[in-house]
Amino acid sequence: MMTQGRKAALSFKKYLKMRRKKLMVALAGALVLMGLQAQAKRVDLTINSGWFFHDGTDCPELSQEMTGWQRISLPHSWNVDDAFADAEQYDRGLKWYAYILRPQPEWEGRSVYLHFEGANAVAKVYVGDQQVAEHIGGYTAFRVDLAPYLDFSRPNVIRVSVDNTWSENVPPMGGDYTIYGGLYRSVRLIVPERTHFDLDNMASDGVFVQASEVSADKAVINIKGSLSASAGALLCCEIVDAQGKTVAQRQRKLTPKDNGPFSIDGIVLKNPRLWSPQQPNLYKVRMTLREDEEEMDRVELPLGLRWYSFTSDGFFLNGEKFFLHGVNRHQDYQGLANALTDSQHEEDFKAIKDCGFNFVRLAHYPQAQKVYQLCDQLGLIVWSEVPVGDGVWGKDMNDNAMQMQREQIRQTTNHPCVLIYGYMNEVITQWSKPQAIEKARVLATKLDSLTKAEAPGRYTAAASPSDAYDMHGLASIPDIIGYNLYQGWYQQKFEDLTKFLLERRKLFPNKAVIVSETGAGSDIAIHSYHTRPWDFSEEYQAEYCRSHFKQLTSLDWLCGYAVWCMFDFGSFKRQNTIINVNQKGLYTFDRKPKDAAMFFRANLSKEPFISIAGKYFTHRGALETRPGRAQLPIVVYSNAETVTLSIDGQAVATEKVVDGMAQFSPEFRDGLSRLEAVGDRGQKAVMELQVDVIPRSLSEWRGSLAVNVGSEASFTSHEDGTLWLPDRVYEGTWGRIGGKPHEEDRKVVRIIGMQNNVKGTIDDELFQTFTEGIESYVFDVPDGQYRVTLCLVESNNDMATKDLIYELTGETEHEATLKARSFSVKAGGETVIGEVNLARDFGCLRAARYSFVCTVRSGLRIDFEALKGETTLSGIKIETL
Ligand code: GCB
Repeated sequence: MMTQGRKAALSFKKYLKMRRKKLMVALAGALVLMGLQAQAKRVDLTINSGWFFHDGTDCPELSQEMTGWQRISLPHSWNVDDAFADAEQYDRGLKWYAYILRPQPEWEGRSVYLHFEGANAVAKVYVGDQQVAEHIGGYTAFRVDLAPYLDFSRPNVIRVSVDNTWSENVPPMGGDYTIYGGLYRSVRLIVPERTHFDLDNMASDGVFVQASEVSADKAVINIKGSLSASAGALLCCEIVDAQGKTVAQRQRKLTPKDNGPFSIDGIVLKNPRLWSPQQPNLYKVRMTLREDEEEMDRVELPLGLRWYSFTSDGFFLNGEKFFLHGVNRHQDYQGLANALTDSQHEEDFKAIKDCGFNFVRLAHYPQAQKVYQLCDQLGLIVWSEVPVGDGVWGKDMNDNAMQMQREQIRQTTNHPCVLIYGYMNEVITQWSKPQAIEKARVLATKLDSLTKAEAPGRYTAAASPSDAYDMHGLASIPDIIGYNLYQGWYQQKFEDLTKFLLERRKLFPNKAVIVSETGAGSDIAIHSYHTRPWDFSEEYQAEYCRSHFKQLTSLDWLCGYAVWCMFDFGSFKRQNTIINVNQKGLYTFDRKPKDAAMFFRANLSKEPFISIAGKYFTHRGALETRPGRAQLPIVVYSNAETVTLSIDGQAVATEKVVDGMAQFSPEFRDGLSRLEAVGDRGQKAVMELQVDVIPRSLSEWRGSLAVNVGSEASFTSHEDGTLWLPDRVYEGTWGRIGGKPHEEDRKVVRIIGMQNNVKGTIDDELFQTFTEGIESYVFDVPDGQYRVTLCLVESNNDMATKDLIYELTGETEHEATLKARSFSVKAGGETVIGEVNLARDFGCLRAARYSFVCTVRSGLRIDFEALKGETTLSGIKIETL
């Protein structure tokens, strides 16, 4: 805003000129809004405001009272909350959107398109009561010309039904991600002049740019498309460089036979500035149609000049070997479902670039247009795919999948970032039946030839769960075979990764290979110094990434890899430590970077970088290593050569950075310390760390101590921030006597705790790990009064909970109740709870807490005595009173 003082300093003439200019800008803005464009003739408005939503299947009238309707803005999804609730199902059904369109008189005789960037999954568009379009598939755009159905003399109600019900004909058939329903991307209103470029080609740009013969010396550019224009109109093509300078130009006067398809071939650019992740140089292709000197329509397309090949010896870009360091990205976000704004997409892709990645697999479906624009601009090579996975089902599924691929290609082919079109993720497994395999093979063959015909020059790919596609003859179909590999998570040990890949190499010596997925889950509330698969500690995930990264980057014939996944994402029914969320993100669902992200950044980014590991683990506990002091491992991620660590201003040590990590084992005193890590390129990170030093002897101890029983990891409570320390066997000080931490077999890995949602708590992590058969928990604390809290859960979900409630007459007890575990609890030899029957009293998989006060003489000892089945304990907390 301009101040009065400054205004006064301007000459009156200048002031008037400025006012006039401002007025013109305001007027032009108003004209655009009214659909009367002053310059660009095509109306192209994003109309995300002013929508109505009805949360039901039957569509009520849109009346003045708005009964049954709510005002909303796009992007919108109705699964923001329920897809993350403790529920059997999230809302998959048909809902309604409505918009009141007020046609402008000057639109008469022109097309009036609504352009939907994404409606998940099947949408039908109505003008009044008449259905005018249907679109199948939630991840590609569609466009509908409403003009023939509009009444130009009054407002028209446009209704859109959107349905995300599962259908055997609409991919995806399944998969590890939530199918959020909604009009979850932008809607645009497009009203072209009568003279215009094609708007009826599958919601594409209508004009397609292809660069053939690209080299450092020259590039040959060919353009094709379709247009509507009368004879005499002028078709112009300009190629403009990043500075806005026109570097090539062609124009042609149209004849009657030019109304329809056109092509402009052989535009030569000498010494082009090439596109690459390091230097994402872009040109712009500006296509215009003019009549009598007046511009009637304009389309601007990105142009990135590069040449590349995926081979059995790796990936080559612009004549040089180039290793793809990548991530996968799902498009949802905590609290928004899949309804992200363009600026949220932008934040995501900047984060990907900042980590140093040069490659993104858009899993498992085409994403917003903005995403492809960002990848062009930031220099991220893209693998984009259609959502075919988990089998081939209904008879129309193949046609729908083919149409999705056609639409994806036409809508994204102008983006230089896209080098790979994928068409299948884990469509079969190692255990699929012959019929399923045959169906997948037929569809893969069709999709592969369709992709090659639609996108010549691009490469085709499909992602296999481990070696399933090799076993069943699918691996040979696409140009690139992608393997989804989880050695150290779903599959054996980290080191088996190289073994697996070398076997593939032997089997398919001529195949281009990408590791399309590799990843491990984590939870920023869980930390461990004794990591193991599936403990969900940030430390295990980081170790996994370190090992896989080292192995993958040492295979020089590999084209690259894509980490699974950049961000945690919604996956309904997944029951890990965060319910309904897949936790293999390098960032949390609300975009907090985890240690694993820091690992990649330290190894890949060229910008000076440093970060102290365990950003969110700012309260730690440790047993005393010498009086009043405890030693704790500290890891610093950095791309420095060496890092110096100081605590409270005192330098502790300088360590070499190996694999992006410097490791320290300093001693801490009890209380708050300030850590400072400084790298030799000036990088600096600080952290305030609260350390609880737990004395070897508790004989004079006062305070509170909480133990995450059955786990070797620390857990920080979401409810109240309590630090739950790792469990230990009693050898003096404190610990458990008897029992074994619960473990489960997951195919080839044995995991700690159970993978089940625990109802009635947000601290699932605490309850999911437990020790069964426990006899006692002992703390060698001084005499006095203590409050003890026990955290318990019935982990056996086999019993029907509602049958376990006592019949109210009290005369009979259901048979299942008789089988449920029960035990008593004693403190200092005195009974505190005569009978704990978790199934009966709380229900299965439901958090239960008991809290009581006891007077301690000669140590605090809680005994658990089985009455039926085994005793169990998930957490114990003591507080001195
Ligand atoms: C896969 C799938 C992906 C899953 C991932 C996982 O192989 O392709 O959709 O989310 O594994 O986390 O299990």
